Amino acid sequence: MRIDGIVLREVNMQLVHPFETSFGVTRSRRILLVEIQSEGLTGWGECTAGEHPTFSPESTDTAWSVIVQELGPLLAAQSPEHGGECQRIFHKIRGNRMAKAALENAIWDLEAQREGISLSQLLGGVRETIPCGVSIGIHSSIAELMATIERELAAGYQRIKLKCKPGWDTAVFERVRDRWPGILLSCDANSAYRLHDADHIATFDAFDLVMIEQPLWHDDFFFHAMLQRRLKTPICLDESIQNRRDALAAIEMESCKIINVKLGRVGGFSEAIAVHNAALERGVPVWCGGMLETGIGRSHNIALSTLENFSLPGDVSASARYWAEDIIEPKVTVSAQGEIAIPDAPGRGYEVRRDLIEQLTVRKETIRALELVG
Ligand code: OSB
Ligand code: MG
Repeated sequence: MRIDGIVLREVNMQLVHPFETSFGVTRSRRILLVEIQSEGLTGWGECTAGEHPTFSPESTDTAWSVIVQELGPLLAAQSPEHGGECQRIFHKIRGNRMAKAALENAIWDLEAQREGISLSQLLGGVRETIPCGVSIGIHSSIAELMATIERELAAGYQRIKLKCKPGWDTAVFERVRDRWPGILLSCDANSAYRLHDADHIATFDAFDLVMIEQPLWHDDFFFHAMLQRRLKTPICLDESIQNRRDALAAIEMESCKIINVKLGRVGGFSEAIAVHNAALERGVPVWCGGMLETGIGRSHNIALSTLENFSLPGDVSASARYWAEDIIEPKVTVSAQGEIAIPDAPGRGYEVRRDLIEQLTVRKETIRALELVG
């Protein structure tokens, strides 16, 4: 594909509800969108980097500069035919996986459109619907949290994940389990605990959680393996898994029994498929994580979730949980059974609302292929 242009935009969007994790509160998002124009088609990518380098070392601003200065020029000079070629093209640039994913995923989108098939089909997806869960942030009181959970269960979601941290864990799990003994319940610490908390974390076993996500350091395998030996509850790794080798190491060391796959965190569809396949071959289930995406990133997550081994409900939920107005049409909706139906139109299967995107754009840079190559 000839790359005719790459347009970067930063859109600012207010979340419907603030989202609090162990590393802070997010009220509004500064999101980098990538539009790649090629031979009359337009592919879209979304960078899942946060406003601050807290979840990962990348941020909206680091990704912007790496794409403008490094990745964009490399991509335009190569004219890839397949999304699967991007890893080779970006190979000499270390890290910056969320920046790479924004571009690579847009190329996969273009490729699906060119082939006239859905992104799910191009990826090798096997599901017509995907099971959905929700990630619920830390609330200012348990009563408010209970009201949120009640609303999400009524909406049909199949699994409730509670963000937790020291001081917002067992007392919360106890109240939730008392009220809803049978639901699929999990927690996500985003690295809020240390090994000296191991005895305390072992008490989580009493709440029959489906998993405990990333309790320890963001870059650790070894101590998670030590902790897993003391727990009945499966550990799920998120932050620690940046590529297929990490997945192999974590599985081999028994650092986790479940893996959360995020497109941005692993650098795009190619590596996400590689992580998925490595886990599938070893009998380890995966699920698709979320990063408070707009409909564009969400549509990529939906397509990824159709692969065979995405057998647990993901954090892929309805547009309306995040945005008063999403930038795609139709917006993502979840059925009363807690499922999203996979669109079968070519590419992502959702239209992009260009007018709305223009209104929300606070920064824009258009890079023409000629300037890039020359
Ligand atoms: O750890 O899964 C996480 C959001 C920002 C950073 C990290 C995480 C999350 C979520 C949000 O849990 C999931 C969603 O998009 O609904
Ligand atoms: Mg997580």
